[in-house]
Amino acid sequence: MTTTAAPRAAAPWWAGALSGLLAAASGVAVGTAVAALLQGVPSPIESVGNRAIDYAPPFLKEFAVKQFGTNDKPILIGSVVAGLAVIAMIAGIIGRRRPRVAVILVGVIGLVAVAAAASDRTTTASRALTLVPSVLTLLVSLAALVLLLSALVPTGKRAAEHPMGFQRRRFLGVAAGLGALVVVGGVVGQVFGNAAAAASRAGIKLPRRANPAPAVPAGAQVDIDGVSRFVTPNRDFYRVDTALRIPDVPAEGWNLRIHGMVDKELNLSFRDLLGMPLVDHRVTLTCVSNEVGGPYVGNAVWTGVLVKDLLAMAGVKAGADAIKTTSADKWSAGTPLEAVTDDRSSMVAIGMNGEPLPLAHGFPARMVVPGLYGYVSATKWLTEIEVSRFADFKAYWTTRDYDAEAPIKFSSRIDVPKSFQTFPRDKVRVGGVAWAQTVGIERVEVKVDDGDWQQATLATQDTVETWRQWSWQWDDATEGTHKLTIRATNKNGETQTSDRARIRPNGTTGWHSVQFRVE
Ligand SMILES: Nc1nc2c(c(=O)[nH]1)N[C@H]1C(S)=C(S)[C@@H](COP(=O)(O)O)O[C@H]1N2
Ligand SMILES: [Mo]
Repeated sequence: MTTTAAPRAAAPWWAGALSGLLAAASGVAVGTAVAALLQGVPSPIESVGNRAIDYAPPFLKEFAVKQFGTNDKPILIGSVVAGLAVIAMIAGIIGRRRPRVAVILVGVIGLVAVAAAASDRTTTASRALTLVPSVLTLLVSLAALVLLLSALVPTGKRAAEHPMGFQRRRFLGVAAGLGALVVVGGVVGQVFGNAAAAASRAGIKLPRRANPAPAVPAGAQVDIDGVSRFVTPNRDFYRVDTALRIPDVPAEGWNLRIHGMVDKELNLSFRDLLGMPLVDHRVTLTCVSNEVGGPYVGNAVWTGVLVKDLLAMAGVKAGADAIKTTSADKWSAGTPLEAVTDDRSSMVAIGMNGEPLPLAHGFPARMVVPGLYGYVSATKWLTEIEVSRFADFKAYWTTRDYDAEAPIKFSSRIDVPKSFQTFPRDKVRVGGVAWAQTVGIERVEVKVDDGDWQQATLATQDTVETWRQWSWQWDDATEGTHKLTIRATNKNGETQTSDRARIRPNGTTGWHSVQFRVE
């Protein structure tokens, strides 16, 4: 029955592994390039990562933020890519003897990507368009695999011509061609991702404000090297969100829908917002994931339209107690109605430190609500405000074991000394920041080792919506290694507790301390 006389030797394992890897990489490269060209469509790798983020149990998210900080995204993408590479190589190695099994394996991975795209909440394009990259990934991977395997394991007429099986020259030729495809796809993906939003942002200038932000009061900034800038520059401002790729939302075509328990639904364009009374306010944002002493707090001048002005236009119906805000990538937050209608400067912001919002911070528009953690208020890439009742909805993090209401816990941080910084004995000057948004900081105290609490010098207060800096000088410093501890008291007379609370369900507590040396 057999047509070949000699038994065929299997191709070397490296050729099998390379086949699997190149097949997957070709598919991913084509999918990524096409996704970059289709505005608002996530790439297949991003879709898989997005689903992983949404399914991840809260403890894993805490672990990732703690271990990797803002590198959690590249690490997630890296894990997806590494996992894919390993499976693809195994498929290729198996494929040297059992090509059909390899094709099925690669097909299944491709289908996982298609399923992830089919349910990816972050897309801002139509579902059909969102499926295009992953379907292409599936088809291209399979085609590339079949092509490569046919050089590894000749069948039919070729089998007779290549009794030894592996066609090295043909294989290397196909591999080189696919390698080039991967490079081109990668470059296109890099160059065209988020191009629409970037171009849109470049064309926008914030209009003049009737009431521009007053200057930062003299003395708000402590003059010690290493203490935070009072106003955090945009490039240094912390970034926390679930977006693996920043949503690509050009201002043209953007629409803010205000609906739910309102008398009149509103649909506002970016131009409509620009035409409304714009205000400037400095507000210090804080993330619930900030560990004691951590970096997820930043202070900026925000420019925007007050939420209460927008709600007054729409007319809020009796019985409402919350707004649910939703982003272009279908993330959501629930905020007490009171927090956006009382006298604090809650706004739909379109500017940050005098520029249109940076893409990573929510271009073209986001929520800013003084006094509440970001996860219950600070929706970036904002598209919807629904007036509602807390009893009637859940938001992204409240379906994941976080509290529905989460005012920022007042806290304080030592910026100087950094861990194990060394000072000369006659120059031990330390400082940092403390925040109690909407209430204000009354007092900051420090202690060295187990000594008495001593009053730090408070810098000038800007507003109660911003953080406040502090400094302290140790006049009779002694040589050796010491520990500096800090605690703040707010204007309600409450002092920070030393009890350590975890991030979940509503933010950390505890005192920040740092070791340092005096010589
Ligand atoms: N669309 C969207 N908006 C979001 C988030 C998100 O994951 N997606 N994260 C929130 C959280 S948890 C915080 S702390 C703030 C952080 O804002 P920043 O990145 O501008 O500092 O954004 C909020 N807005
Ligand atoms: Mo956050």
